[in-house]
Amino acid sequence: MVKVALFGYSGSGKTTLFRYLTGKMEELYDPFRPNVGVGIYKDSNIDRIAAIHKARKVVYPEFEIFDFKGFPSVQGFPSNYFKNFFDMDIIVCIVNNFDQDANPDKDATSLLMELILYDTEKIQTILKKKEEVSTGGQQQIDILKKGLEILESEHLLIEMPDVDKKLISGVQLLTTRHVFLYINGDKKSFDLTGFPYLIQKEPDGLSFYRSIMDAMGLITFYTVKGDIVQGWIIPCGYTARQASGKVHKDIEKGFIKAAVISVKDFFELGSWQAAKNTGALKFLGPNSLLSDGDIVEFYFH
Ligand SMILES: Nc1nc2c(ncn2[C@@H]2O[C@H](COP(=O)(O)OP(=O)(O)OP(=O)(O)O)[C@@H](O)[C@H]2O)c(=O)[nH]1
Ligand SMILES: [Mg+2]
Repeated sequence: MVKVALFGYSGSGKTTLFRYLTGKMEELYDPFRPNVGVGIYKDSNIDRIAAIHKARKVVYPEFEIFDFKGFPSVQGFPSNYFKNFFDMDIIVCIVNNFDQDANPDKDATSLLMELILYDTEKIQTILKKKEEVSTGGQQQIDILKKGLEILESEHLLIEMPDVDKKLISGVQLLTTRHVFLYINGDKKSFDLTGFPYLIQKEPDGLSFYRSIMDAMGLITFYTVKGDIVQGWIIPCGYTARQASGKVHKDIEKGFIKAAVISVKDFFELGSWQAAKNTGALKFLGPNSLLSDGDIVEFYFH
């Protein structure tokens, strides 16, 4: 499951959003022990497929959401605050834009700077004691130096090439993962449009997941098994065989082929049988790629 951290100053609305996404109502008092809940991505395609199939059960894709108690903006975050962030796939910075005295530009910039400065100090410390870089040697040092330049221009390490990120994956850094800004409300106008990963609060909560998936290059495919319709999230670029492994390891092992149709075509045709009869089903071998929104039936030994 994709792990999502809610990060932000005290009172920015993290717990409110957490409750909305997960339905868990607990209040959180310890900044060093996040509250974890399951966020359900209620993809409406799944309901439509289920309605057509008269399916009794639907299973939506899930995200793991972590609510972290914040610190006041005047105080900032102590560096050990971030020790729980290294397990996370994404950090969503929640920015207060609902209060009368909200300052979204300032808060957003400060939050990003907290993360950037953490990584900057970490890399500077490592470079100072070069011998601590246990594997990779000179190559790793060169990559860390390149990383430092990126941070010094106030950018995030996610911009580094994937090969470089991989080579320094042993170093616990924050901005090597996706960082989002979530602008909570529309009280003040702001100028953050240059930042690529911006989520504007929307009433349905779906855009929250959609933005995350788009930025991370994740796609959805659907399966219909008996009377269960289920949605699955995979990285874009997964082969049919890799995708089948999400459903069951045995399917991946004994993979023969996959029959697929896009949801769009499926909705137009109105049934799986019609898709079969009209030749609209496509058959994929193990190494063909799935597309976003494919409905898939796997054949296996
Ligand atoms: N009007 C309005 N109020 C909000 C919104 N989000 C949160 N609040 C209020 O702001 C206050 C603080 O919200 P929380 O969700 O507890 O803030 P938090 O980020 O979890 O704060 P800490 O846990 O202290 O870090 C509460 O009184 C919420 O009701 C919002 O979108 N609009
Ligand atoms: Mg809270």
